[in-house]
Amino acid sequence: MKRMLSGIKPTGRLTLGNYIGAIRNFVAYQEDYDMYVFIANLHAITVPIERAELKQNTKDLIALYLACGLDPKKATIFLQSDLHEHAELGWILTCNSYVGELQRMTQYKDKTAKGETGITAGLFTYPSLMAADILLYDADYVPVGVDQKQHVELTRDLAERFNHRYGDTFTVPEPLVAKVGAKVYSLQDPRKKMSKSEDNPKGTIDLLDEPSVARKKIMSAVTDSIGIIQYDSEQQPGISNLLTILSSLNNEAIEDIVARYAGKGYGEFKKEVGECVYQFLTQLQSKYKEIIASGMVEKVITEGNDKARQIAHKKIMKVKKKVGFQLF
Ligand code: AQP
Repeated sequence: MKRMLSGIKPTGRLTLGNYIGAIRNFVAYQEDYDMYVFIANLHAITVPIERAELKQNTKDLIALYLACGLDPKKATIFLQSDLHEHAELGWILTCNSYVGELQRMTQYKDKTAKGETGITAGLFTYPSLMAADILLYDADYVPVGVDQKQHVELTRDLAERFNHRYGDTFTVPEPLVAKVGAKVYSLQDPRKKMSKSEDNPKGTIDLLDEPSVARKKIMSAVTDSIGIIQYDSEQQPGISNLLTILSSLNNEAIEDIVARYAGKGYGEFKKEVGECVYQFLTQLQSKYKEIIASGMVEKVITEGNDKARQIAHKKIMKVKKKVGFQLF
């Protein structure tokens, strides 16, 4: 079975974008791949975050992975900071990365272009850590959104560079772009991605939002004055975003939804999307509460860490030997 690996940063409360664009796919992939899913908390501190918030986000992320359908019997769920092998390999790969290639990575480039101050060195070097996350497990595939493809390209370059310099060590991974490339946008500014760290709560649906509040957010989503329900991300980004949300949650093709709404108004359409989100969150949160109450989170992470560590430890020992760190 081919191996796949992915993770999410606990930088905020998970959004419907994280579910539709990532977690939903992980749940499908666990059926066909040897799936490793981690909580990328080392990456979460590349930007400032309060300790209490980080801890809460991390616990919620694990519980939500499970509530969304990740099954610890099929997928190995682990916490990045519990495995020192990530930081060790991260450093070794940082020393094999060039400043120029890290400067081209989108997050750093965007922030410096905007003239942001207080950018940490961690934000600059995190793509090398991300490469370490992937290469430690010899992942064959990494599921990515279009925006993250460049990180896998860098990972491939680093794997090939290391293999060339030190001898065959790492599997060179392939990016896997989901067949249904669903990206979810802000409800208030539908040209901008819906993000955990978004400041305007009205633009974002958190998976732990009160369902009735989420429904209201859908009802007040920004649309347009064209008045036709159709998928046109250029002219009608708001309506297109709502179509993506409904289609993803209901597993109904966008064309079929568009056909159902021929000649109908935005109010009726929003009502259906709002109801669908309401039902989805109600069910998800009921599972989430059960999981939190069961104390399962700690057990899942302990067992997942143990399983992941067996692979990570073997790989880091091999790497250290190749680099010249192992003396006897
Ligand atoms: N709006 C979105 N639509 C589709 N997919 C999305 N993802 C995030 N937002 C959307 C996918 O979720 C995963 C999250 O990974 P991450 O937390 O490591 O990175 P991110 O993409 O930076 O996520 P956020 O929510 O936007 O976090 P912040 O605000 O901290 O930067 C990825 O697979 C991503 O594609």
